[in-house]
Amino acid sequence: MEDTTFEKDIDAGLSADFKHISSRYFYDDIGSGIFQEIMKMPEYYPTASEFEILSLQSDKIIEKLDFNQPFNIVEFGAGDGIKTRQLLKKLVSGNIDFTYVPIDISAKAIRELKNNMFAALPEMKIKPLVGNYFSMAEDLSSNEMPALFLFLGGNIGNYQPEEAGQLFGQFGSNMKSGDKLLTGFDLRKNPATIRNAYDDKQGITRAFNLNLLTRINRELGANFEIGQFDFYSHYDPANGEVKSYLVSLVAQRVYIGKTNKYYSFKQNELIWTELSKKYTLEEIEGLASVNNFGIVEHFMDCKHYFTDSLWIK
Ligand code: AVI
Repeated sequence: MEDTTFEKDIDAGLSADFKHISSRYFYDDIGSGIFQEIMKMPEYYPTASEFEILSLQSDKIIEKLDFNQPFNIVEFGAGDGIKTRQLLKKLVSGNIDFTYVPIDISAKAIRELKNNMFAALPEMKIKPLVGNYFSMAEDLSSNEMPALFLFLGGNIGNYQPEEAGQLFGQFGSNMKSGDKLLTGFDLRKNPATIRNAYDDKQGITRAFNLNLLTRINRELGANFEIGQFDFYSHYDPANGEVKSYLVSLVAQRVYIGKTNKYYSFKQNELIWTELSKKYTLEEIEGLASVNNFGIVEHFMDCKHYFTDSLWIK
């Protein structure tokens, strides 16, 4: 059966009083490629910050795991795995007995990850899984081995606060007492640093956002004129939220073939495309405690821009 989730979400989002498109739709093949470019931009500090943490502090992270038997490392949304590899490398070279279990919805991403990991760490035990995070994690929770869950990259920032809470609740319900969770959070910092990371001069983030319209044109048979939309992003240091938008430059109507409907845009009307929330350590600790986790340690980069926080169930 054809999956019509994308079509339904776009129809609902563009029919709402306050138009919105979920940032999960950024990541088609083209969008994923643009995101790779974003991660290489000098303004986009989160990738380098987390790379630094995992390169310099993996020994400390491993020490804090404190598992005295073989364990699983279950990673949600591993991406290219370059950052995770810093941690895995340390475990392999320390002759620590573990199995790496990356989970991703994309079979292609998992295949590439498996090949890359095999090339870099041929001796590592790896058991990749393709599918929905939680149905996979549920299968694993019956496994007696202790587990470290990884949710890196600061992806949690793209969830609405109530969704982030639910997500940790779901993680928790798939974990045994003593299991651990390492999550990446982008931290509050000088607002100008954050603003520049999400509104780069080269226009890469702009292209990332506009690609949503190109994707709708291609996949849903729409006739968005990309030049009639602009990109705007705003960081509010009072609540730590970066919000990104597309802006309709003129009053216009757009037709979407799949839904067989016209959607009207007023001049300067917004389509909200992304939340990227920046956290304080207090907010992180609050999230852990309401979801019945204890904090083991916050592993931060030297500038304190980012933390990989280790929680225990
Ligand atoms: C994937 N995610 C953590 C990125 C972020 O920083 O929120 C997505 C992104 N959006 C614009 N630039 C990067």
